[in-house]
Amino acid sequence: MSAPTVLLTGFEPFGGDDVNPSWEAARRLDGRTIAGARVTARCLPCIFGESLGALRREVRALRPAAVICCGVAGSRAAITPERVAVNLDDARIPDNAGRQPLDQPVIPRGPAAYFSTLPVKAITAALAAAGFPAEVSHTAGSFVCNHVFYGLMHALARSRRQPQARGGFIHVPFARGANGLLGHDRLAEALAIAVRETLRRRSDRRLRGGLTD
Ligand code: PCA
Repeated sequence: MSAPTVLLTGFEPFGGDDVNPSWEAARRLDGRTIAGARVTARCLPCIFGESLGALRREVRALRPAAVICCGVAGSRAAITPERVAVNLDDARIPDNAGRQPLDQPVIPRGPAAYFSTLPVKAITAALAAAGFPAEVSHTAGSFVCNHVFYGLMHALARSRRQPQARGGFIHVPFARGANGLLGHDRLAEALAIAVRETLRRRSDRRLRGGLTD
């Protein structure tokens, strides 16, 4: 049997930026074998609808054991595995095709939300143990990242494959200089840890966390 595949995606730059660290990190892992699985990296367009179409095509073609989508969260200083995807497109800025949906569902009549099926607490703990700033996040926002995350979870939940592929989303911060704490090479190491934890664990670790407000 051939090695399982992990599909790892990043996004193209958006909002006037000229790089997106999520793709810079993901592409460094393309073709790498981690915990017995082969990583395939793909770059998604930062466009409502098209991003999800491209992702669905890759999932159908590759039949991955796990899908980890990544994007940049410009206001965050930590790597944040996302716990919840919501059925909402509400764009503060236009996407790369000039689309700016306002209070629309990602999937009409879809459920309000999906949980990540990645071991988000285990990934966060492993990242922290390796010296990365990391936190579980409870919102992926309402722009293209949440759109892709929700659409991914909807597609995986409806897939008839047994066992189902696991999936989720990780936001990364902007790199702080080529040799800084989170340059693109370091970010790639962090994503490799996320892939490894996902493959090692069928379920999440029971670690105290959550938010009080
Ligand atoms: N970040 C945006 C979309 C693409 C990306 O990398 C977001 O957080 O929605």
